[in-house]
Amino acid sequence: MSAKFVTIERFILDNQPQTAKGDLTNLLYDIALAAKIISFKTNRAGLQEILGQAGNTNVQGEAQQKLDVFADRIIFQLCDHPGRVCVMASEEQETVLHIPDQYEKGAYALVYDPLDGSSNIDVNVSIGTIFGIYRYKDWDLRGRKEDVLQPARDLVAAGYVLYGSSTMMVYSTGQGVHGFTLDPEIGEFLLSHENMRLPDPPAYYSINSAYYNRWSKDVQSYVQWLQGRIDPPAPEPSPTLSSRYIGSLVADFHRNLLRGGIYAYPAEIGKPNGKIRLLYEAGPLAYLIDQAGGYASTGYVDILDITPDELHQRVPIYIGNRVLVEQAEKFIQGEIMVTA
Ligand code: AHM
Ligand code: MG
Repeated sequence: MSAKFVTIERFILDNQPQTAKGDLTNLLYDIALAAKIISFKTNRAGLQEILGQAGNTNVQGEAQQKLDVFADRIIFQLCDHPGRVCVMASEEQETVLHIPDQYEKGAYALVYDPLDGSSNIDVNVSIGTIFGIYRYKDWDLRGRKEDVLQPARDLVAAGYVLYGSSTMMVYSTGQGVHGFTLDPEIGEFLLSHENMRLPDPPAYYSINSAYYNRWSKDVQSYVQWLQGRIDPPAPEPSPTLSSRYIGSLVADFHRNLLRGGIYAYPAEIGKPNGKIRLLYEAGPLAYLIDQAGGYASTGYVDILDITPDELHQRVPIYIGNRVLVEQAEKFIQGEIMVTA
């Protein structure tokens, strides 16, 4: 019996609708290529300094770039000219990125966080790329901010790349969530996790509990419930969860997707929208978790339903198994009150 051996290119092609022109398929493949380049660069991160010369130049005399700046540029450069994208927005850039005039525009608007988990970049801990793809809003205009300021429910595709103990690309076009592992020997992403679904019961909660004193009483009570420290009169008993927090959203999200769980970055006193960006982080991951059978909320509303007002808007986030996220909503909306 032969093993199944499916490259990401073949999987994307085989699963595109028969009527499709192939632009979305090709755009996903452009992103996969960017992911490979970023992955190889990331793997050599520590070596650059050893091999390079003083003054931030490497052995070829090229100026060294920070990895996040490099990733940002590579994604733009691979997507600006093939005629599949009308505009882009990156977490690293203040304004939208237009397609240079000499190139044809395409039907899709691409949003991305080139290298998420900034505190982990220089310490050899997993980091990731997150992306979302929308369809243009007005074909007569050449790519505007309005094309990317759309609710995540209107994404046509989203995904992430995890640069971990191996590199994985996980994406959805609205027909399930599929994961591919990069085989470094042949330089191809191979199908390794078809149709990923959140396991139940969940195994983990992921939250930076160092911020406990910055949270409202409701959030504190919810986290105590996650920790099994309180059992309020609620339909859901306290879960039995273990704690894991890497501080790289992609890595925390990926682990929870495979094992079940919740990632949360709540509102804080003086920081009512938390830290996570709607367009580049919360939105695409909300789309993926929905496809995997889970749910993402701010504590008040479904993240898929929020139309962004600005490019770098932040939202509090609770994302993972539905039962855990709905319980967060109940605590935060005052449906469950715990008296000390
Ligand atoms: P970044 O976009 O600057 O990398 O920030 C986002 C990251 C997430 O990956 C991670 O979950 C979170 O910030 C960690 O923040 P904190 O160190 O406050 O817990
Ligand atoms: Mg980020």
